[in-house]
Amino acid sequence: MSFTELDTAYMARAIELAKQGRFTTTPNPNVGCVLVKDGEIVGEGFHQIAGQGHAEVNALAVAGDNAKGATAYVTLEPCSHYGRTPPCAEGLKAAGVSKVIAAMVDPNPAVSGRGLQILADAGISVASGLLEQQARDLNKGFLKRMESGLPYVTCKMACSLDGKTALNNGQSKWITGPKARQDVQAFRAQSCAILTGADTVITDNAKLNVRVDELPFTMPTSLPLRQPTRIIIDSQNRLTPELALFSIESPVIIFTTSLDNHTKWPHFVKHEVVPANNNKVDLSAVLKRLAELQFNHIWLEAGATLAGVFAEQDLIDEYIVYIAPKLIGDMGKSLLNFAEVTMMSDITELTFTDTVMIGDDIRLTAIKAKQ
Ligand code: AOF
Ligand code: ZN
Repeated sequence: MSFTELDTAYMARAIELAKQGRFTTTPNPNVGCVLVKDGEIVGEGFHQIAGQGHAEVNALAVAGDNAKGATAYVTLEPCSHYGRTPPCAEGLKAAGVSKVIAAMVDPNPAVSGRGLQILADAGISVASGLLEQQARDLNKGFLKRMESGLPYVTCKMACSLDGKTALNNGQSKWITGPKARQDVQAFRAQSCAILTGADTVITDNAKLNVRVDELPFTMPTSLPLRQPTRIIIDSQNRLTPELALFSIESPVIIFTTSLDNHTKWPHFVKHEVVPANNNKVDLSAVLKRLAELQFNHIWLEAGATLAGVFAEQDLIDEYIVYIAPKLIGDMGKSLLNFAEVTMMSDITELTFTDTVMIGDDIRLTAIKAKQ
């Protein structure tokens, strides 16, 4: 089916609406919906919080009787199942819409085409694929989890122009500027979890939370900020409850290879035991478990050793690197430690997808090169 310019404009609006849920919907996807009748928007809405109304339900509530005969623009195929809420395909049918245009089919196995089928069977005209790439970009984490059973991993790093993260003596505060650090807060706020190693937590006495006053913008909705879960890889059970990380009452999951039953942990701290790989927590098992726990998008903010293992094992989907206009010299510390590669055919190939100035620094984004 071909789409008109107006169709595209309404779907673009639905995508803008969907983005407003990016701090709050997890584990659900970000979804927006616009209802149009006789060339006018009669209702619009977006999904805010799992367990509450889906985008379609919120838009239908605004439109009321005006939904009859309207076209619905939805950034994700309407759902067909009873989850935390009833099926939206049935809701749209009951409201009497005459046409539904979805940006993409929902890869959730509980839906996957059935929503559009319910609508088509009811004589409603359906189409899918309008602004699909933009809609996919809204939900990289949700889509990766649904399509592969693993979360989407973004690895954040910061370095000097010559690719160093710290002096040889370990000093590293601050290589990038305040704007870059605010930018990191914005990414943390949108992720489901921040993942790092026990080393970083102990050395930096890091809290790994989102600080609202450091966000580079005001939140788009009045919904409360959701703190991402803090996930720590601690193969040797080195963490102790006195660390600053545990001074903030917000969820922590510690991945280890064997439980230390002697330490008394605060109620918001959980442990997950996963198999060992060379005496270290097996990172593939960690990611699999995180997907089972419904984590969509992981913000990896680790030191060169842990991030290096993630990179070496090909577990990173996206790299976000802040580069400061500074030189440290070849005695400085490198971004990623991993075993020597001796053949050019074995080096990791990436594709740049974005480059932008953030204050005095540059932010580069790269993803795995297409195979
Ligand atoms: C959303 N928001 O606007 C749409 C979704 O447990 P439930 O009932 O909230 O269902 C969640 C699933 O519904 C979700 O995984 C996705 O497949 C589908 N569509 N979800 O959270 C929405 N339209
Ligand atoms: Zn739904």
